[in-house]
Amino acid sequence: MSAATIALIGAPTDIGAGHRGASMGPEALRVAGLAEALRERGLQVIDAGNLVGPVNPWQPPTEGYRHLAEVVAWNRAVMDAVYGQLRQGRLPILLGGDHCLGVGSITAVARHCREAGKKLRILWLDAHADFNTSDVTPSGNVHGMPVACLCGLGPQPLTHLGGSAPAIQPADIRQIGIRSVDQGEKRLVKEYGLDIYDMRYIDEIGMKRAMEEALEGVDADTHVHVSFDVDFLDPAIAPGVGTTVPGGPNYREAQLVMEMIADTGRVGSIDIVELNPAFDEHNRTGQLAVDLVESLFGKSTLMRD
Ligand code: 6HN
Ligand code: MN
Ligand code: MN
Ligand code: MN
Repeated sequence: MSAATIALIGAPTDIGAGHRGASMGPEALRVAGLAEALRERGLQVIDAGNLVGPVNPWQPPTEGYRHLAEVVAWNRAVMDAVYGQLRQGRLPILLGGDHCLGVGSITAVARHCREAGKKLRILWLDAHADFNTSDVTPSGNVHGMPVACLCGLGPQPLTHLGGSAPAIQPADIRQIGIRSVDQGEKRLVKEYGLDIYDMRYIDEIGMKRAMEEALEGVDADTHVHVSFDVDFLDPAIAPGVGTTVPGGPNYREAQLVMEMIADTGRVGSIDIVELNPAFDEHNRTGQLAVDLVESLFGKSTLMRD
């Protein structure tokens, strides 16, 4: 059985972010050698190039959102591109771009799963829960809202991006590495019953057990989607993001997360988002992201190879 061809899709925008620069993420991942590293692992990789969308007008929020029309345009482009690759039997890797693009990417993945009769398991690796709404957001930045939008809570053009809402159920998602949740957002994640493996929980039970729990129930009929917000990682190893939060997974913990996900053999789609070269040091965070994605495709220590 041959593995699916991987399709890299660049989405060079920071339209939903609070700092400029995530628009340079796709190129930083290419420069760090993402395609070559995956080919080195024997995988087929095509680079589908970059999507095109509106420029960032850098405006303050209106009615609780910054740049909603532009965010919707980018997400439509992402949804169409990701869905197009899935339909051709490929494994899309979205190169963000900020995390608002998770709406388009995961809306496409959810549709693909419905059509293929597969169960969906989303692993949301992030320092943040990304479950804000226009009423409770401290910033108006839509990259703080994609999980809420996917669960049907948000502006109509985003909740209904795929036609009907909600795109996913809270039960489809596991959030790992969380350590920054805003006040009103806390109430919402409780109300919606999100399954959150926050850093406190990981500190107490360890990453191995946390991941075993997060992966419980993943079987041959499951499509695993990994939404990898690079700010998931501890800023000491990953300074190249706009929204660093101390106290994240260290290098080995992050590798273990990727290795355990790889062991399921069920990864069907990936987002790599929030990499911001303007905050990075000689692309070291880009290189680390590539290293971790290699592990997601089975690069492991000598002991297991
Ligand atoms: N991200 N919770 C903050 C906000 O503005 O809503 C930060 C969100 C960060 C989002 O990193 O994808
Ligand atoms: Mn995020
Ligand atoms: Mn984040
Ligand atoms: Mn699939």
